Amino acid sequence: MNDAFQVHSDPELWEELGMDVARFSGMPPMLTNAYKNIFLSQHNRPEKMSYFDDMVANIHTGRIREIYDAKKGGKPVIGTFCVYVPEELVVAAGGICIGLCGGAQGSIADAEKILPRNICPMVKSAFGFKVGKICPYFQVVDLVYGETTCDAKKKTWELLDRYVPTHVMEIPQMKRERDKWLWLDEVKDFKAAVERITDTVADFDAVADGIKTINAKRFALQRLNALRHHNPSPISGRDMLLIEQIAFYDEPVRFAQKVHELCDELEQRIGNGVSVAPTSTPRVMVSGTPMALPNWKLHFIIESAGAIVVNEESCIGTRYYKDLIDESSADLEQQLERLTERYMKIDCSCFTPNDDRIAQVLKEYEASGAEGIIDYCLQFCHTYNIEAVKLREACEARGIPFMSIETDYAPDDVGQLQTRVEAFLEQIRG
Ligand code: BJ8
Repeated sequence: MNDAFQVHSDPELWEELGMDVARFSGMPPMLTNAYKNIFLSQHNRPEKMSYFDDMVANIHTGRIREIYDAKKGGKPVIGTFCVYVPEELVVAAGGICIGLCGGAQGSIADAEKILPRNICPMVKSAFGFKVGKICPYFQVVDLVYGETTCDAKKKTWELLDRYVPTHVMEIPQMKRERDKWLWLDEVKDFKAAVERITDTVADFDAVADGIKTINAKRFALQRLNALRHHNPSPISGRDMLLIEQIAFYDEPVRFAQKVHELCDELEQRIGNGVSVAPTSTPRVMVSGTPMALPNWKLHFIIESAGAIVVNEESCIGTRYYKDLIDESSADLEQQLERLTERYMKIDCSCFTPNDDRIAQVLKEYEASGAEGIIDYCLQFCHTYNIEAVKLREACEARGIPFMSIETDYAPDDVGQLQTRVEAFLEQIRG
């Protein structure tokens, strides 16, 4: 355990960003303790995880300072909540794109003063961060780009706009030919909105660069995910989840380079037979709703129960990086079409029908060498919850051990989840 680890504080910076400094000051010590307990207590972690530990230590200071300085230097910051919003175009227009989803219980009470209680905790957590002024990333953004994926999100954007300029991208709910053209128009609107903010026109070369940069980030994550599938696993599931979360706020070029450095180390580990868990360890794949920072609840429960998580079929997981954009376009129109086609491959349960996702889950199950699937659904996420019915049927038809859980960020159900996960692992072992 690295006792020296500490999540840093910078009250001056927070003051400048208009945060509730008195309240936020309690956050770094809390995060320090959680991080030590969940991550630094693990044995035999890869050395190159130190970069990602530093990213957590600097989550409220160094990285924010970096973004804030870039913003003062003329790089606007765009916040997003969904992997359907094309970050390639933000990069192309000279902006910074960060994912804003909320994964913390601490901001939910702030949201519930305004929003109904019976909606998804991710939406409430994110909204509460802004209302309570307790997230430096929310404070630093110039513009938020929401989308119409689910009801909770699209109606919350109307209220969020009172606190921060919020644009909304219409994401169709079906994937027919006509939906593609609507989507392409939305992509063009998004490009124009970002260009207005950055005061730049993203031409063919700039879009090519944006695509290349984000493709490279996604490719690095693909490489890492393929390596972690090795049995015995060279890296834990919770470390992998952490990296997938950091992908949404780190600088993309540096991030890709650091992921490749970690991959090089994992290749050596595999070659030398070094792992974080023996081959007999039950291997679990997690599917379902995203786990935004600092939501480590389920991975910690699964791995504390003696299993290892070997894949995340999730937007903070493979849905974010499984598809790349074809880089061989001849002109800007073709670039935007190909970009749209890539985004249409994301199989969020907000779509109907969405059978591609069932096929994708099964494909990832095979590729990861998992021995069972735990489908994770955030409370009140109706689309993922209902889609779990089809997923269960598909798994049962193939004899794949399957368990679905519905939970939120509160610690109340941890004991109950531990019992269920332990029983599920017994089923796998049996
Ligand atoms: S592409 S999964 S990031 S919408 S907020 S839908 S959990 S009720 S996050 Fe999502 Fe885009 Fe789809 Fe991915 Fe459910 Fe909650 Fe809605 Fe959610």
